[in-house]
Amino acid sequence: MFQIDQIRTTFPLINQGSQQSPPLAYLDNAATTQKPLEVIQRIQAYYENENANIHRGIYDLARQATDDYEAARQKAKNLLNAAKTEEIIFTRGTTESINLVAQSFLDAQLKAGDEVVITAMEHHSNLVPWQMLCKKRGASLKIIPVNDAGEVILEEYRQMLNDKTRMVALVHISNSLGTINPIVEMTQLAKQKGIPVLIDGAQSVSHMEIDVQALDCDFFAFSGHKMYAPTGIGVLYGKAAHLNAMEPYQYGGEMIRTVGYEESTFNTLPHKFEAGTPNIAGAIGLGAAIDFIQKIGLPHIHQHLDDLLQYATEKLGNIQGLRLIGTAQQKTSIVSFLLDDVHPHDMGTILNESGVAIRAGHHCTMPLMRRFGIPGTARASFAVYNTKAEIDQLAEALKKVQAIF
Ligand code: 7TS
Repeated sequence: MFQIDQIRTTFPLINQGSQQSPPLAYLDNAATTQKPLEVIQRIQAYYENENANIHRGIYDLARQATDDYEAARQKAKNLLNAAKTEEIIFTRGTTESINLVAQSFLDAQLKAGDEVVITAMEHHSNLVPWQMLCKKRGASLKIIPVNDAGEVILEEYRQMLNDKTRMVALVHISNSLGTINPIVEMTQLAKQKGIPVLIDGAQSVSHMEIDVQALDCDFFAFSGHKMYAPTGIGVLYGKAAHLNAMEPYQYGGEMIRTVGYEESTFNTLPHKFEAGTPNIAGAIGLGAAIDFIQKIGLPHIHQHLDDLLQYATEKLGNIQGLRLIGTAQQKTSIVSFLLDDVHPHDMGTILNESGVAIRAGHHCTMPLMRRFGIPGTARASFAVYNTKAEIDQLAEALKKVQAIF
């Protein structure tokens, strides 16, 4: 059962914030979520009782730490329904996962005249790595346009795919608009032509069930910190056949098999892509966050976020002069908006005085903002602990903004 009061009490920051005056309405979850006690206490327990370096110790403590770390990998495998545990690579987050694919996978294949396809709503981290690679290799970056509602225009995408396309990289849920892209259909279209697909799941992995095998994507990237886990940990899922064929991303300890002064050979998956001492506590915290999400159940979480989105859309839609940016049919948990001609940053500052924490700006999607002819938006984004009362608080605070301007 989904019990919001109970969920809220397991987040210390949310719990404390609700006792402040005015109470904290934390609505910047697309940037990062708060952490539940399960995650915080798991990390503390690791450092108090289990801390050791992994994969090299022969004593009990090191074995324990290694087991904990590898158990987290297993949890990530289950979360994505990957076929093999070694297809889960721990990274610093979505950004590093995408850079890894750009540099270790695509760089080796991309030639002058080739094409890489992305949507117009990519976060900079799923745009700049491909842009830089295309520049380096004389390839071109093709942008799938979006309509005024913030939906990709599928017909344009279809026509864009050709025998020069070497990669398709798609955001699953837009962090600026909340649009849920039709990644099943989009992935199929690319796969029919044998084109590899990467999905940026930074905003989706905590909202809906992902099955990378059913989806048949080649790569899937996400960050821990947007799904109730700590910062500095994330995942790259990649099909084993690709990962095995790819060059390592970084070189050093752990990722080697043998080293000589002239030659070195590399470790098997997943270690080949995890050079150096990894973020052990972060991975273990991520494992605890996955347990937390699965205990509540992704369908329940999705339903709750959809309810909040619907409520917020109605509530904010009733405010005269408020313009929603991003009105896709398929949308979740994010509302971006402008109010009269108030600058989003001014809005954010005044909302802060009412205890409301939202994001204002371009949300690392500058080209998308340009597409809409705006400098940025104010953005409220929801997580499992948010309530309709917090949306009321946002709406009240917006009326104050209007009164001031
Ligand atoms: N992709 C999407 C869709 C994102 O929303 C973000 C972060 C990233 C990639 C990058 O993730 P990172 O963990 O590697 O930084 N989005 C946001 C945001 O909307 N506000 O702050 C960060």
